[in-house]
Amino acid sequence: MRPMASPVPRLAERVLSGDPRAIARLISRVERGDAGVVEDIAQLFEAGGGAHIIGVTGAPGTGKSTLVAGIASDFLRRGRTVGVVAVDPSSPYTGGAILGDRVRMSAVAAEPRMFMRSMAARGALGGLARATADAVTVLDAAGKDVVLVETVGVGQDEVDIASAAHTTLLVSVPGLGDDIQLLKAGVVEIADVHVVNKADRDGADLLVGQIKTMLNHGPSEGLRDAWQIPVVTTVASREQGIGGLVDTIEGHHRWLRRGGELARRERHMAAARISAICTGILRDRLQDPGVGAEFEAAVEGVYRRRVDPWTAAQRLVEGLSWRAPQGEH
Ligand SMILES: Nc1nc2c(ncn2[C@@H]2O[C@H](COP(=O)(O)OP(=O)(O)OP(=O)(O)O)[C@@H](O)[C@H]2O)c(=O)[nH]1
Ligand SMILES: [Mg+2]
Repeated sequence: MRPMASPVPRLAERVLSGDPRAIARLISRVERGDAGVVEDIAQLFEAGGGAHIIGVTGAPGTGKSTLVAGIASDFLRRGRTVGVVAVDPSSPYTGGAILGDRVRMSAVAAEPRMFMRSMAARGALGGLARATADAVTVLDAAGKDVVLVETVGVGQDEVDIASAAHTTLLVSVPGLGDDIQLLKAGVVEIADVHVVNKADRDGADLLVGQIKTMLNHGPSEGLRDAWQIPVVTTVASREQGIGGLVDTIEGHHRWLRRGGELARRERHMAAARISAICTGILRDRLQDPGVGAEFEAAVEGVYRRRVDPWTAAQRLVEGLSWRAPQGEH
């Protein structure tokens, strides 16, 4: 047998030096939920903390990928290094290009200061939110100045991304019909910047007006030093409004750093991440074959009303021992 030197530290070392192939390999391992990836993340996490993490969310098809491509190019022009993670099975980024009829990013494809990657939900260790956060840790540790995270905003996801980003952009488009729905659903509070994309379409001004009206009734109104949530219009497919949007994003980052807001937000990000991991560990552990029998016994007990569900759940949780997640094997 060949002696097995652990590949883990070496891969992490290469990520730290910014090696794009190492970054790609490690994100693949995160995505697959490979055993040992927890050690990689542990090693990389300490080295991170320098990146400005920007979440981009919104309904399907609103132009998030096109916008992200434009924002990334603009940051590159400003001399920044950029990482992109897209939770976007419909238009995967590969080698810097967005496939399909989507934007071609050949100009930045060969750009070594940029790393783009889309992630699939399947097989991700304990869910996509955790895999995405780990991919961000990889890009942050690799020294990217800016990390953009695209997620399709449906249901809980956009709230998740807001807890994982310093600056959250909420993208909406005129004439979608469900704009106001989206805004009403409590999603609006997560936006640090509203983007009305596809401003080449009818109804953009109307939508901007609606969002502004809604923001004026927001809780931050009248607070001194509060961030005034801007509404920025763009035509991402023609790269219009992107420079102004990036100025706004940088303005938000400056605002975060000026007061105590950055620390407050990073604490919130830490709390959300720990909670997500705890939830994932619990879910994984409950599916262990060993725990399965106990779980079935609890189900039987609750079904027969010999025990109440709270007591049964508490006993199960307290009976679980800590074990690092192992992924799929
Ligand atoms: N008219 C117009 N079309 C745009 C604009 N921005 C993007 N598009 C087009 O809208 C379509 C969807 O763009 P994407 O960037 O893939 O949108 P997305 O939000 O990433 O889509 P999903 O990831 O599938 O939710 C593409 O055909 C784009 O070319 C814009 O400003 N105006
Ligand atoms: Mg997309």
